[in-house]
Amino acid sequence: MAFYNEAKLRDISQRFQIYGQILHAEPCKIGHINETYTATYDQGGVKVRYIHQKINTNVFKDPVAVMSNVMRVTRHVRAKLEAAGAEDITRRTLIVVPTRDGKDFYFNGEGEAWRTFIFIENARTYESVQSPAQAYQAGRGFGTFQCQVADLPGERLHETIPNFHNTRMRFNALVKAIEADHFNRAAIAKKEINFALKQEPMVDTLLKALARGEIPERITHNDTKFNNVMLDAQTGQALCVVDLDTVMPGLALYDFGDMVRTTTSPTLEDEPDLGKVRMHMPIFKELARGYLETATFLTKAEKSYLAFSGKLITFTIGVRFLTDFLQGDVYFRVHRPQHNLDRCRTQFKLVESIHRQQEAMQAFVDSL
Ligand code: GN1
Ligand code: MG
Repeated sequence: MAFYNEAKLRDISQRFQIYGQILHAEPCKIGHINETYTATYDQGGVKVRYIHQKINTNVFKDPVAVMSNVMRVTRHVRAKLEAAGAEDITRRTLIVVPTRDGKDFYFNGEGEAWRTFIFIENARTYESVQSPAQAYQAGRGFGTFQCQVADLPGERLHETIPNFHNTRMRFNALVKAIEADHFNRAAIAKKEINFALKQEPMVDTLLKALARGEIPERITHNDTKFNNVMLDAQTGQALCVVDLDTVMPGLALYDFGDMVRTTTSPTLEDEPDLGKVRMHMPIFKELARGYLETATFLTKAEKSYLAFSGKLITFTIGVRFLTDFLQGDVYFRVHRPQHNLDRCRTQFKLVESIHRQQEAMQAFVDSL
């Protein structure tokens, strides 16, 4: 976590249309990319919370494009909820609080891009799945979101990070990092490197299916980690998905794949005990059920790749962790030495586990 500067946060807090006085703020430890704070304000004697977030502009090079996507998507979802007469709308979609001069985000003098959201109260996220029922809710949460944005009008969304889930490009970047080996780390990661290189035959599968027109491009979330879905603290039901920076054109399968990656092993992403990491079929079944109940637009061809997508995206993220490890940890925030290598190991362990169970997983999907 970057150094938390209270004076700066107070300054940031003055830039948004918040009718209250800031009392205190805490850094929020979730996420490897952006810097996020929960701030409490006094508003007419009531405590109200907001999220202030600094966009990582090394990763999101064009914050204007990011916020343009976020505004279009959140407005669309909100309008849909309103039209449907839904209750609790301010907990069912992120709502951006404009700056004092009516902008979507604030650029401070140091080139930092800050934005503010309404804090969703009485809800929580989890770093690892606690039960199959939670995976069902994750499936429903992201399936509902995909459905809500499926008919977004207007031009194609910006690609906030081009080729984000392009496994071929991620694979090639890894090969380059291995060859360069600037930090002399390839030797420590020999086993993982060998594993990764052996997986090359699968890297083009979805890209080719897309190129053939077999599966369609859609608007997707692209970061469907389990900790990006907020569950109601009382009922445990999915309320809202967060972290919308990578909402852009993609494949529905990328989203489902990342759900498989982050829900079906009830372990942390950086679990040091690899013996604990495996794909649990009862969790997968609930995840798939929740997703297919809500993502009603999926074609037969898309469905036929659901189990495979879990393996592919878990592999792809593992490749990214390994690449970052070899490149000296410049992308993902790390909290200990070899953190990215540990993350890579859990991903690859899960890839093997999914591979062993892939047919049974797909057979279950086909039965739904
Ligand atoms: C990053 O920031 P966070 O934790 O939501 C990353 C995802 C990875 C994920 C792995 C923009 O997400 O792609 O899957 O870490 N986001 C970006 O935990 O690269
Ligand atoms: Mg994210």
